[in-house]
Amino acid sequence: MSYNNAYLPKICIIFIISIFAILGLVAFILHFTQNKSCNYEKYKNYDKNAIVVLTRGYKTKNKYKKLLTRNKHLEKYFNRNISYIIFHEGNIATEHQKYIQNKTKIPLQFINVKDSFNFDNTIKFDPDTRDFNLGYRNMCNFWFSEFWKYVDGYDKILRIDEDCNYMSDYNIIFEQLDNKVSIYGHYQNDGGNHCTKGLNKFTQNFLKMSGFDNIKSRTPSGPYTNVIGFNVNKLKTNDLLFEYIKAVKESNNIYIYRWGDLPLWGEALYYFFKTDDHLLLNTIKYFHESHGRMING
Ligand SMILES: Nc1nc2c(ncn2[C@@H]2O[C@H](COP(=O)(O)OP(=O)(O)OP(=O)(O)O)[C@@H](O)[C@H]2O)c(=O)[nH]1
Ligand SMILES: [Mg+2]
Repeated sequence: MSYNNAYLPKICIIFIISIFAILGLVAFILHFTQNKSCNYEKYKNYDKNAIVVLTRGYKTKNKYKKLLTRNKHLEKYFNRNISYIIFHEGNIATEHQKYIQNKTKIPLQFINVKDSFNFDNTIKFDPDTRDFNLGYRNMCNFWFSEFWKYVDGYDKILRIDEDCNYMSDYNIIFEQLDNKVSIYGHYQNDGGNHCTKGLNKFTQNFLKMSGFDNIKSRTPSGPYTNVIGFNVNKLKTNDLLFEYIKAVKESNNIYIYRWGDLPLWGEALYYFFKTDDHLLLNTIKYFHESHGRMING
């Protein structure tokens, strides 16, 4: 009996030390294996970056296939230093949000942007644009005039639409955006003539009213906006851009003439920035499903 009593405290101490040693070893192993599989340590970035999408809500879960596929494609280069944000109109039910989240290991943030979908129904659409519904016009308006307020805390964002499957390493874009206001994978020279009625005249008038002269005219064109990176902080320093956005918004022309976010961003980048402020990057590889089109593949 006396033998047991003498050794008990020592045995307890050795036992406790062993537990701590094992826990330490497990934590150490987890730390390194996780970093390797997620590949994010390499891209540790202290800016606040987000990958964003505006997407539709559906009545049934099986309609989210495109969004789930899009999300899956982002897993390979998952980076826990990036926020993955899903903007919706308040019509993705909580149960559906859980379903979407459960289909990916990427933590998602759902943000309701319904306030930006208020529409004055006295506005009459130009009959030449009748093929486009209100939702589409809301989307164009969102990606030009409205998204700013939802990304206020972020330095850089990368928009990847619901129907776009991104193939390459998107971490690189955030690095490259340090020196650019915008980066995109394709530039569309045909801005869609029936949906840009009066756009360039409007921009020219705006510039004249702002005191500029000898303004060159141009045929609407612009970056393929279904995947586009923005340096929000840099863009925010351009007062003229924000006066233009306000003028476009007040004109209601995104709704009336269905001016698209693509030609609008084309006008903005052309008139308010230098050519080398933005970049066409052919390492941006993705599949735009609804057009069946591979970009830089
Ligand atoms: N919440 C919401 N999102 C929309 C609506 N219309 C389009 N979107 C989203 O906006 C993005 C672009 O829409 P798309 O329909 O792909 O537009 P597009 O690429 O110009 O045209 P298509 O691909 O040919 O249809 C996608 O992420 C859509 O989910 C809408 O009415 N409401
Ligand atoms: Mg599309």
